[in-house]
Amino acid sequence: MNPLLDQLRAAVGAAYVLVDGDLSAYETDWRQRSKGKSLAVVRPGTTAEVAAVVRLCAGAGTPIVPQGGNTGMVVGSTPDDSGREVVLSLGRLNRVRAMDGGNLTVTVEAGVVLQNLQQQAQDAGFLFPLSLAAEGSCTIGGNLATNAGGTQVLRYGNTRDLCLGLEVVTAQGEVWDGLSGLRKDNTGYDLRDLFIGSEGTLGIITAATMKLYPLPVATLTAWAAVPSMEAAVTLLGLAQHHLGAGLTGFEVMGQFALGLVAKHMPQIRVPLYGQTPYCVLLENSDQESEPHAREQFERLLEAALEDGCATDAVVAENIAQARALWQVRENIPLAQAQEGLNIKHDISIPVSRIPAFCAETDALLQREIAGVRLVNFGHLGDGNLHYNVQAPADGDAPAFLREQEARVNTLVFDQVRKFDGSISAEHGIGTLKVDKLPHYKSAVALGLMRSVKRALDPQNILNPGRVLKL
Ligand code: FAD
Ligand code: 2HG
Ligand code: ZN
Repeated sequence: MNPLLDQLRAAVGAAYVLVDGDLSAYETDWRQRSKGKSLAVVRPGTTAEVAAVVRLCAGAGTPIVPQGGNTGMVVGSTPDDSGREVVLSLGRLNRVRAMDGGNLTVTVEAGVVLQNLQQQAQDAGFLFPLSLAAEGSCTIGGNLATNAGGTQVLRYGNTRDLCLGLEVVTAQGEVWDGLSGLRKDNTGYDLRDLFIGSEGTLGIITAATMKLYPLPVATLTAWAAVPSMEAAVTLLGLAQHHLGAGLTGFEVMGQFALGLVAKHMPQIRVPLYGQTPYCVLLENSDQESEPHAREQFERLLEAALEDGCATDAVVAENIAQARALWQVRENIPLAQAQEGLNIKHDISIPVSRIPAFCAETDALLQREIAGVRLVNFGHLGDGNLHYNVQAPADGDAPAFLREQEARVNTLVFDQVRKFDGSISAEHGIGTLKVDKLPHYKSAVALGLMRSVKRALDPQNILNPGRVLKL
């Protein structure tokens, strides 16, 4: 018996050190890309317990895999198959510690589920704008660790932009209390921003102070059929011109992606399906009134129809219709999962160059990969596409991934580089892209990242092998 297990039981309580039974919820990732085996799943209930767990694991030289809701897309939150790694689940740190309406801030623990935070903010009369389809199970700690994006980024920014302060347990098991609610603080290096987006490799985030916003007076949603990606970009420009800061969502969806929703979720109606190669979902959040928002939207859509960048459009009449439109968009990842194993890309490209990128890369993949099926959708307003690849229909998907994934990634990422983009805008590197990163990030940047990792985690026990190989 490993003596560490008894020490962990003494630190957090025997009921919260899981070693037996079905641990697949902690050991298998959301996309079913990896089934690992942990030494134990440890579920501390306080920051002090997290610190104790880290000190014990550091003492034993045992690697730690931090985990929130385990909805990550790049196999960063599940253990490898060595049976040596401890999964440190933050789920029991789920308290909202304080809300300061005057300062427009809320301080929450890392394991708070995003949807619960949104709801608590709304109940208090505020908006917490981070929004993504995994919000029913992802946690604020995981959102911070991945610097998650989602569907409101073009107005409110990524999770990084919503965070003012952090509490972090270091690799040595010390607690850094950086829970500041300040919007300005220039007292040295920005430690907060170092931990955000570090995917659990530099420290364990245990709590955060996040920004709140006033609730919009009216939020309206529209759906438009657009004849090409170029037209979608033109529509984006028109929407920015007509709605200004009111434009809170602009999502593009290719017909094949929408077809997967129609196929696997027949209860969901896909509007304007099949009319044009792409559809666009737009959201207008207004601080004046619903009639004002509707009038703005109508003027925008009239201009778009006149221009020809939209060929048809509908505006939701009520909240239920708006929810139904969002449901189509949010169900694409699930529909893709139901279609089978797939290759995902969360790339970003300067918005102006996206039409040319798609035209060239679509043709390249169709030429190079027999039977390839492109699932293209995403946050066009942020220049961020989920340029995904589904295995050929009726083919052997696991074999396709084994034989073609590296090649598909190289083809897509080389195109991303050619168009001055990033190989990951949202999901991060995890283990899935760790071997690719050195080809697309400069040696200087990687050297600096390694220096930071070695300085903060000299034993290399925090999520080793994810993001960077040392
Ligand atoms: P996990 O999956 O548990 O962990 C993710 C990473 O963070 C891992 O590396 C883990 O080790 C680390 N980590 C977790 N908690 C902590 C902590 N407290 N301290 C330190 N490290 C930690 N992402 C987007 O950006 N935009 C989207 O629109 C989006 N939509 C999604 C839709 C679906 C249906 C799904 C399944 C995923 C989606 N994601 C999206 C991906 C995912 O990144 C987010 O769901 C979320 O940010 C992950 O949070 P989590 O709590 O599940 O983290
Ligand atoms: C989204 O935008 C997520 O829905 C997931 O980032 C994207 O499934 C994907 O590829
Ligand atoms: Zn996304």
